[in-house]
Amino acid sequence: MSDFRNLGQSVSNWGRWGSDDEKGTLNLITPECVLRATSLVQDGKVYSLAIPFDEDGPQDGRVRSNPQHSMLQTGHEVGKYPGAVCVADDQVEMALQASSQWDSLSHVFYDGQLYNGFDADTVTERGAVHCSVAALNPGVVSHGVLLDVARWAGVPWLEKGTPITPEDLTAVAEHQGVTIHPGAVVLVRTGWRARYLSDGDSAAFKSGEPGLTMECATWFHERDVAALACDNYAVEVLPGVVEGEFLPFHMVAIRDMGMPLSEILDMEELAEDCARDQRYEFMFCGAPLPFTHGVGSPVNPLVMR
Ligand code: UVW
Repeated sequence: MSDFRNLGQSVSNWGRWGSDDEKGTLNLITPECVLRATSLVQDGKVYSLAIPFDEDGPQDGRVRSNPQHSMLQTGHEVGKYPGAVCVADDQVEMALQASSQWDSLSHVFYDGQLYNGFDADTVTERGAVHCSVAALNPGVVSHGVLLDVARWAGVPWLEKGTPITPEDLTAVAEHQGVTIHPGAVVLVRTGWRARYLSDGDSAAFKSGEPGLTMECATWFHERDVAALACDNYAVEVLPGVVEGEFLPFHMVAIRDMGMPLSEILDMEELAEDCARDQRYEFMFCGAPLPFTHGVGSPVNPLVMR
């Protein structure tokens, strides 16, 4: 299939949750999903999937800047507060999608329309009126599943440009013995974070990646997946495998399905533990920061198992 528009139509969720819906596939997360998630917490172990938020992040500054931290007051200012009180305060300047992040449903669009048919002109210099990241609140809390594609392939990481197909996803799920239940948050590990950790080369991290082909959208749609998270920076294979089309999976997943994407996660410790006891399901909590009109948000996703 060469045109993502045809694929997008076949997996479209427009109107499924009403003409004013801005949450997309997060509507699939029911109270039962949350209760199922809690039942998967068995060891009481908690994992953070966020990478460090600092100036050494993966961005090159051409569009997005890495987090720049500075102090507003260090607490050592003499005589600023009465008595013995010392107060330290700080701030961060960063692109909201520079680090571990959520893409909201206004992050990408085509043919003048966002998810659910909202007019793309409502995304302006002032941000998104519809489908902003704040609309995803209270966020993504559900049962999660790790699909460790790199481990299944028997490599520390898949090489840049390696496509992950729907058949691969099925094979990984079968190999791990997991079923994807409706409302799941699916975590796909390509090993791209492990590749970065092997040499700390941010330019290499952002110069292409292993990732999903656009046809994987159908796989997620058929299983009613609520959200997708990856350890690479754009979820999908780059360079793309369809000539002349940039980010076709994004277009279909976000604009047509209404499925939020989370990127630049560190799944290394979680993946080790899942492989150790062969339990790939857990509770996932990934609350975006509710920036009014924001099109993306930093996130510190937590997994409990
Ligand atoms: C783009 O690269 C446009 O977005 P993302 O951060 O979702 O990969």
